[in-house]
Order: sequence, then structure tokens, then C-alpha cells
Amino acid sequence: MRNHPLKPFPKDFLWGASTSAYQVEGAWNEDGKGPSVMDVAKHPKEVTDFKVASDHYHRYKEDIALFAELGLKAYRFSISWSRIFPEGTGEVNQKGIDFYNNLINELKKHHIEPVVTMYHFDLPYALQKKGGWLNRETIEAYENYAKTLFENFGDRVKYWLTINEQNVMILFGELLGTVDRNAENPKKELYQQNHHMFVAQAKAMILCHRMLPDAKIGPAPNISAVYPISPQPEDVLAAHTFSSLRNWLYLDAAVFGRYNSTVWSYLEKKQAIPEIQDGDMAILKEAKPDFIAFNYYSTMTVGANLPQKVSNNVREDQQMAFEEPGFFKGHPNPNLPKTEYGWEIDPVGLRTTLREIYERYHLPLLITENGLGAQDRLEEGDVVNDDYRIDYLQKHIEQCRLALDDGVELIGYCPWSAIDLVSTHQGISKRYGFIYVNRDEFDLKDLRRIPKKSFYWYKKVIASNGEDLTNE
Ligand code: BGP
Repeated sequence: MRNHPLKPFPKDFLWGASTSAYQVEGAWNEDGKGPSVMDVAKHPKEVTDFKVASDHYHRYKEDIALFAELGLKAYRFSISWSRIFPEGTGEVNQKGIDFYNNLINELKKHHIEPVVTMYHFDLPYALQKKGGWLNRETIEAYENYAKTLFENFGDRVKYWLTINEQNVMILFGELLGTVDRNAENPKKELYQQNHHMFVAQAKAMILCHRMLPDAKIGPAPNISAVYPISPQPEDVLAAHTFSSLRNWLYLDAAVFGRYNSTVWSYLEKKQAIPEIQDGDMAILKEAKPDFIAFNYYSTMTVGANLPQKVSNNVREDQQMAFEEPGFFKGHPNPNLPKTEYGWEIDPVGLRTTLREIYERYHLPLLITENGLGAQDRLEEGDVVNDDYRIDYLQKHIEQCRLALDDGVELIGYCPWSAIDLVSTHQGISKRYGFIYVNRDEFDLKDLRRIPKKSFYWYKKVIASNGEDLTNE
């Protein structure tokens, strides 16, 4: 029994929702936009590409009006780098600037706080052709892009996120196409890319503080608590290694400006130590985030792995643990239910994750993704009864409140996604939104917007500042 009432959500809590540019905007080659790596990515033949997506580029006013009706206090979206710089660097595309100016102004008009991801997987293809993040020049391109964003939008944007899920791009580089599977040592290349992203991120944080003293900036990795499959010491050790590799490497670099020692030793064993130039570590040390944003969908469970075991190295998607001979091996958690896409559902794991991050770094935390992908059904009368999504979100918000009560400084919750959009590699049928977009994989229909049952539920949650989570 509790002997005190739970602490309430803070008054200025950022109740929000998230999207990313390539998944929601469409207009992939309009108004001067250059292609990004996502535009040229290959898709399985049964799923759509990102060319039209949810057509938010043309319908942002209608969408933001719905976000306002939902009562959002914050909207986390990403800026498409190749809309601003079609070649990744060089000439600015004014029409790209205009689009985001209009979008931000529209949000402001409705008193919705813009939370801007500067880079969400969609590197300009022109930069990829020159080696992408393996090429050190991409650091400079990113810094220049960051400067352009701060100059153009810094008068209205207070919250900046440097890079979405850098850890996913590195751990699942083969899946996201960030590395050539046939490279001699893909790991070495990936951790070199990773190092360049660390430096780029640090430079952006330094620049942001210099140019916009009132703004706040932070990283946005995908973080999840890692459980050992058993209390056997070897399994506990394996879980620790995996957590360092998946979680702490990224936040230790962003917050403390240093490499995680367990990961460093792992990289030595894998002959994957990145080349670090003089001055890089000083830049990492100088940069300090103001908060930590993170995406959370589930936890991971791992056990020890024999050194001689040959890894099949299958990495199905970003929410599945994988295996490394001699280090760890992912296992399903028998205690957790799964979504229809096989992702384990673990609300309590969110509380554990929040505590772990907060105790380690003592910075305010912002949840920038959390949600349930499902094949929603549009029923007669324009109704979508997504009670399973309400159930998922309700249980996670409950755990946020408990974490607040534990003393964690949580400043906002932005579930994925504000509106239906195209999944990173599973098409539009895997829906996450509060608002249904009427289209199929290949039939664009009328793209009309239909608030789902979860929309009305979340509206009530926001209006009551998280006091009323019931689904009635
Ligand atoms: C995160 C990405 C998002 C989004 C989400 C859901 O990893 O940051 O861009 O895609 O996962 O994943 P999916 O689209 O694979 O269902």
C-alpha cells in the first residue's frame, strides 16, 4: 500500500507526439528537395516507399489543426536535411526553409511547442555517394546544416534533437543500409561512422549554445533496459556488455564526452577501433547536452554466448536483441506479451529505463518515441477502435508517473506517432498514429484524416494532465 499520493505530472509537462520527415511528408522530390538515402532505399515488393507517405507536406495545416484539437503541447518532427540542402551542403534551398518556417509558425499559432530532430535517418544521398558518415567531411556538412537551422528557426525553436537513434544506425547498419554488408570489416566502418557522428553531434551542441543561449539541445538514441536471461553470473555479465554496447556508449559520449570502457575493449577485440583525430575528444568533452531525449519501445533480454558459436548475425529489426559470439545472445522474454509485429510489450521496463538513465546522467529526460504498431481497421462510419493502442499507451504513461514519483526528472512524453505514417521498413499497414490516414500500401485513396479512438482518449489524458487515463 502507498502511504502518500503519487506526485502529479508537472504543470508544464510536454504532452506531445512524434513523426519524422521521410515517413510523413511525401513530396519527396518537390520544391527543390534532393533525394535522401531513404528515398533511394530498396523496399520489399509488398510495402510502399516514402514518395507520398502521409502527404503531410501538402496537408500540414489540416494536420496541425487536428494536433491542436488533440491538445498537443509539443510536436516532435524532423527536418529533412536534403530539403534544406539538396546536395547535403552548398546552396540552401529557400523553398525548404519556407516549408519549415510555415510549419513552425502554424504550430506556434496553436501554442504547440516545436521539438525539432535535426537528422532522422535521412542523410542526403549526395553525401552518401561521397562515403556518407565514413567520410569525415560529413561532420562539416552537418555542422553547417545545424548552423543554417539555428539561424533560420532558432528564434522560435527551443528544443533541438541532434540525431535520431544513432545507436540503431550503428547496431543495425546493415538493415538500415548505412553500411555495405560486403565490406571487409563492416564493424570497423560502422564504428568509424559512429565516431564521426559523435564529433558532429558535439559540434552542433557547442554551436547551439553559442548561437542560441536560451535553447536546449540533446541526443535522441533508442534506450532500453537489458535483462539477463537468468541470475547466472555469465548471463548477468552478458547483459551488462550488451547494455554498454546498445545504450551507454552513446550517452556516455554525448554527456561525459568519453568512450565507454567496456565497449572500447569490445572494439579492440573486433579490430574496430575508430580513427580519432587530435582534438576530437576535446570537442566531445566541451559539448554538454541540456537534456536527454530517448525512444523506448521495449526491453531486451540476453544471455552469455560461447566464443566458438558461429553467429548467423541476423538482425531482424531495431527492437530485437541479436548475438555476438563470445559476448551475448538475445532471447525472447517469456514474461512479456508481444505486439502483432513481435515486439515485446514492457511498460515496467520503461520505469526501469527511466531510472537507469536518470541515475547515470542526472539530466532532464524527454521520451521522444513510444507506441504500438498495428494493422488498424477502418470501420463503417469512419471509426477506428484501437483499444490495444490505448492499453499500451495507458500502461506506459502509468509507469512514467511512477518514475516521476521515484524522483526521475521527466519533462515530456511524445509517443510515436502523431498521425499514421510509413514504417521504416514495414509499410503503411503498420500504423502507430492517433489519426488514421486513409490509404493502403499502393492505393492512395483520398488520404483523408480520421481521428481514432486513441485520439479522443489521449485528448482526455492531456486535458487532465495525466490524471485521467481511463478508457471509457
Ligand atoms: C524508431 C524510429 C522511427 C520509427 C519507429 C517505429 O526506431 O526512430 O523512425 O520507424 O522506430 O519503427 P517501425 O517503423 O520499424 O515500426
